[in-house]
Amino acid sequence: GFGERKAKAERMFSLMDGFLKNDPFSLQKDIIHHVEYTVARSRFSFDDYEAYQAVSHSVRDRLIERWHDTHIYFKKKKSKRLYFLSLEFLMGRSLSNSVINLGIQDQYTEALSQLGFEFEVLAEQEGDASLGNGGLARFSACQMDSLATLDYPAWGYGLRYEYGLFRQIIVDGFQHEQPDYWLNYGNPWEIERIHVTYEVKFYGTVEDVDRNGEKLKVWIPGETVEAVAYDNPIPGYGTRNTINLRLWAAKPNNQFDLEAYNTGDYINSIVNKQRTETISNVLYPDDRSHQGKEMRLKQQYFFVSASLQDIIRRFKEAHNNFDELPEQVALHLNDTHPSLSIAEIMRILVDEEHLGWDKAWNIVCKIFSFTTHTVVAEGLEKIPVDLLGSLLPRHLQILYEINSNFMEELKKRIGLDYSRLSRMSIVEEGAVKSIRMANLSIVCSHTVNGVSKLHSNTLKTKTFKDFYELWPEKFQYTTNGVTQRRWIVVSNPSLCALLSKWLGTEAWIRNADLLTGLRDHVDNTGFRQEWKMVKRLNKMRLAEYIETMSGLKVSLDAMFDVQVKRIHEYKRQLLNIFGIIHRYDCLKNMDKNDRRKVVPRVCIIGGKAAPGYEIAKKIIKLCHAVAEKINNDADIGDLLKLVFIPDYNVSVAELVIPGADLSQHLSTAGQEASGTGSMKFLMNGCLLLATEDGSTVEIIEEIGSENLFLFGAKAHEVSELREKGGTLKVPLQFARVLRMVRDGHFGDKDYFESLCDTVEVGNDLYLLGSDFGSYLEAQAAADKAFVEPEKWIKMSILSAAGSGRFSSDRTIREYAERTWKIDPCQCPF
Ligand code: NBY
Repeated sequence: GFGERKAKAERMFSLMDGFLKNDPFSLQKDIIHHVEYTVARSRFSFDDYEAYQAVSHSVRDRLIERWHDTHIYFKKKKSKRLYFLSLEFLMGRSLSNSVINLGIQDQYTEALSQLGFEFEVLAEQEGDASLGNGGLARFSACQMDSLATLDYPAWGYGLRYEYGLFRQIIVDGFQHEQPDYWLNYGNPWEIERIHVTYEVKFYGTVEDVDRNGEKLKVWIPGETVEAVAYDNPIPGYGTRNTINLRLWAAKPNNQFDLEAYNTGDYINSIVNKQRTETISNVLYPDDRSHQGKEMRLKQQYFFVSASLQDIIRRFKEAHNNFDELPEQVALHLNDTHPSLSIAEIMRILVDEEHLGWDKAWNIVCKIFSFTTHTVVAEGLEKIPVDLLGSLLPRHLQILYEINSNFMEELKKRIGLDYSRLSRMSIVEEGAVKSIRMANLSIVCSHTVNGVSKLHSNTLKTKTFKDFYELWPEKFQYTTNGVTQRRWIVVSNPSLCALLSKWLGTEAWIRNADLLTGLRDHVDNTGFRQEWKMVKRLNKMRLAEYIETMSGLKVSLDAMFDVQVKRIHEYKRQLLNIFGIIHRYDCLKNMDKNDRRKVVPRVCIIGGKAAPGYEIAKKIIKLCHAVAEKINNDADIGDLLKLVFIPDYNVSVAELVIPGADLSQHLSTAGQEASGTGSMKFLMNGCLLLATEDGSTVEIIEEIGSENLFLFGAKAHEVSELREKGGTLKVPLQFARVLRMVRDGHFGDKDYFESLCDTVEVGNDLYLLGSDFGSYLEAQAAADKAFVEPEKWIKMSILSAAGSGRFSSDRTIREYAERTWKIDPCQCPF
């Protein structure tokens, strides 16, 4: 009975001796306990890595307490929950972030220093969790941090890839990919839930069955894989709330291939089984070439099926019908990658819960929201019907039914406009008949989000024009943001201290709007002096890193000019490299006197190219070839250096961003959906040199165009410029630089030919040539501002002061209030 259970619970709690204590002495006891019993090293002899492991386990214990309490509280409050579905999360490291969010960093630092360890040194031992590609995936991670901090009852769902994004190594200037087997050394931040498992089915056939006069579709699957949950606690800052990121892994199940078993082929049946267990093995790098790959589709469905079973099970624990589903559950599709959820939930409601199509459909249309991170229609995900039909035969039927209902409705609304009907259809007829996942997501979601104001306008007027005209009310934009916890507090402790000192409060860590308060001090020379010191310190850290990595010594007086992001033609790293070649060429042709007036630069470029993206790989090689020439030219010395930082990832970003004076965001206007790197630089007082693209348009609104260096064609001018093709005017300097590369000034003449072709007049899709003149002007303006340090520092302060709107806290609050309709639910301390 109840009394008995309560007595038992009380006894358990008394055994626990209350919650874990956070004074340095208690922390030390716990750390040593984990050294001895978890890591199983002697307390008298353990190295930095083992110390990191033990420390992490002690932090994990503290996370678990809060995470339990949070979930008990959510359940008790019966609040509506958000389920954030994403195939990618770039979490990076967890140790520093966790102790900071738990508010126990000082205690840990002290506890460790008494044991003879430095907290920062141990934190450096941790490898990144790189379960994603780029902006989209890091944005997911920032959103999780904000969801926890703002006390929203949210869950993240994802896949636990055994191999994260490949590690980039550079050999002779060429990118090589190495596997990132990140779990090799254990992962203290996850909790394996061996009892939270679901069967996921694939292949097979669909049969029509007559059950008591009712015609039913029954899917007889051909293969079963088991999904097991790994939970990753996500602590909020300044709150007890600790939410969950649940990642699924495929695991062996006990069922055997009966036929193989009966024929006695035990070994082969094990080998076959192993193949099915590789589903969650590897993250696909973002190069689109995987579209139409069976394993990728299997991953998507594996993820969707396990997540929805888990979500529906939780819902059914508290409800005996589905009427309340839309009041209790919000499902968010992070891009189209999880959009099979739509077919899957229809299948569950109709085939398994026998709800009736219309009733199920009404429910489903009220629970999904969708964010797209893509600009161009060619970038949208498509799944060949043949592939889908063989892997998920019942889902294909459901998708056809959704589409035929939609087409009927559409005909009533717009008449027999066949070209429009075919553009809007979920099914694309053509050489390869396919399912358009974006159309599916739009049809079934109550809200379609763009990731910046400009992006959203492009969606409305171009990419999804037909849909916007049909359902204008569905379309919203929620500008991206980044979490100031990771991007200032964790990665830039000296700036963090400075901000709190001059703002007189630490409240900006939960309310980034308070950063505007910095404007009050911009004329204070003492403040500006401290600001300058902080930047100098971070430049020192970065310079040390560059030296240990490449042996190159760089001058701290030089302007640190950074472009770090995935390598893509539209992001125009090539424009940057051409600018550097031009600068080098000018220096070489300058007399000694003029050289004295030149602002020294350290140009830093970093980023990964998708393994199959040849042009992107050539850009990396060109960067190295140019660096080789410039850095070894004694005549140039400190006036110009070029560094490629290999294996750019979250932890490298934490080091590079605070140390940058200038950062470049060069996408051809209209191509970058939002861009979030720029927001991190902005927060860290780094000046931007950028096109008016993506979120930069809104950054200008916040800090004023006088505080950054803008250049290039505007988004609305791009299509006209492109149409000019071969008649487009291109500056002489551009032609000269291109000629230098073609003539082999940087070696590998033949290898660079095809790269040069992509920017030749008439072929220059991303308009490098036509933007080059204005790019050089913006660079000159940056040089001019840099030689007036006080002016530069003011611009730097005003950049950070205007960055508050780009906190992911603002993003998440907007989503919560307008899209998900969820309320905060704060677990009491
Ligand atoms: O999402 C990026 C956008 O390019 C950037 O402008 C935006 O700020 C950011 C966050 O909204 N998109 C992005 O990172 N996309 C991917 O990483 C990606 C990953 C996988 C696939 C496609 C794109 N895929 O096809 O599997």
